Amino acid sequence: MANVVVIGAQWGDEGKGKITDLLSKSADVVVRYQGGVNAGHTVVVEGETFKLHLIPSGILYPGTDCIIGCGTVIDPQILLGELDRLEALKIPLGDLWISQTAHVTMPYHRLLDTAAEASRGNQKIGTTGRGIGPTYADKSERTGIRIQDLMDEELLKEKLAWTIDYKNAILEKLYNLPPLDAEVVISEYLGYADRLRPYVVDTSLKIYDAIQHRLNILFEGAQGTLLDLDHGTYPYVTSSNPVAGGACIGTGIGPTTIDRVIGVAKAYTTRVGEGPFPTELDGELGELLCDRGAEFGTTTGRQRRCGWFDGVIGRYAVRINGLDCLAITKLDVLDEMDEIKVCVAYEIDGKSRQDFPSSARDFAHCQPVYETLAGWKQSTAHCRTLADLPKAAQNYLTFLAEYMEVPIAIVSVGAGREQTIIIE
Ligand code: 2SA
Ligand code: GDP
Ligand code: MG
Repeated sequence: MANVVVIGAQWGDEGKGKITDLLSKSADVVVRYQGGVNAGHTVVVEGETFKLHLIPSGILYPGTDCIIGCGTVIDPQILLGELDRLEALKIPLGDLWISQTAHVTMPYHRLLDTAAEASRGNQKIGTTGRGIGPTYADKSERTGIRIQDLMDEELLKEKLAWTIDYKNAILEKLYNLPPLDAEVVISEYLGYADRLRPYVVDTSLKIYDAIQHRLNILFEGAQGTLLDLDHGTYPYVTSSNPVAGGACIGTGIGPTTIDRVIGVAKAYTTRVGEGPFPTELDGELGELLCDRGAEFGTTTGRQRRCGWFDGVIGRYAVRINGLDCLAITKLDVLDEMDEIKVCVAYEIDGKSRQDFPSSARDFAHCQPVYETLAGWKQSTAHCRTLADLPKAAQNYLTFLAEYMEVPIAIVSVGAGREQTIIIE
């Protein structure tokens, strides 16, 4: 399997959790490289559903090293809750490792995230409210608290003395919110530090050792390409780099160590939060996709917006991530459709184009140009090989692969591990 990066090729929730879980079977190490508890990855194993926010999906395979890399932001309270739940389910946690240099989400980050969103009116982003943007902002501003700071009581007190004063001034003056008590925050976070200490290491070195020993490493992206801070639909993006390149920055490896990049895309498109969505479906068809796909946020429970597959975005994801192949998930959700549309171009100011516009204005105004394909009107949930699929479903997959000029290596027809078609 070598060293593989798995990324979301759309706006997140493509089913990366399921695909990472599948691939984790052959991995020795699974690494999360960006994002925080905004992510929600669902894995269904023998009817049991696991919702993971920070812990890599590989944790469900005993003996697989699971690493939370330096590019992530960690909310210790939620991470510890996740550990407790896995422990209660008797999942061994001995192989989990947390980067010393990852940043920590503090209570003021969560408060500032929700307060800023509430104040933005029609310019709100639709964040998960988990403090992600403010945590990454402090990282860039060089006022962040890192995991290693948590482990050093004196340093933590020193850093937080200034930071909490500063944040309290913003909370009070800008948002009219009560100040945080520094003593309370410090004692809460020192408590978390005690519990996290056994897992904290230099994860970059650990990954390097794995590379030297030629172990198989799986880099697990969260969110998706269109939510990337640099390459996504800014400002309606998250504050990290979910694209494949983020795997290097967010773990401390060189690009030459990556052998393969797999993109995960749904057979249609969803988006949660604000921002333009050219192929969005209002009305009955959108509701049908939402119902059949159970399209509700894994972290916040928010209803996801649904629409047809957007090939322009697909081609962009292939380019930006250097995709070797695609995993197409949730094909079964389309089973009842009479016909299925795929966006094959955008019309912008009367001109048709297949390349994703880097101008936010153009993207906000584009009109999708569709190709219509026949539906198959029968269940695919039981299919385990390409030949098992109805002819129209095979045609749909062929169309997507040809349009995006990338092979499809995996097709998913249900949430279960076994509901998967591997294409050799
Ligand atoms: P944030 O909280 O600052 O990262 O939000 C910024 C934008 O990024 C979007 N975002 C997501 N989109 C899809 N799935 C995500 N994870 C959860 C899930 C979402 C949920 O798995 O369902 O439960 O609502 C995720 N995380 C961030 C977000 O909607 C904003 O558009
Ligand atoms: P992630 O953020 O990319 O890991 O995706 P999420 O877990 O947030 O959302 C994907 C949802 O679709 C989860 O509830 C999965 O259990 C489910 N899922 C994954 N693959 C399939 C599939 O092929 N068919 C169906 N019906 N559900 C799927
Ligand atoms: Mg998700």
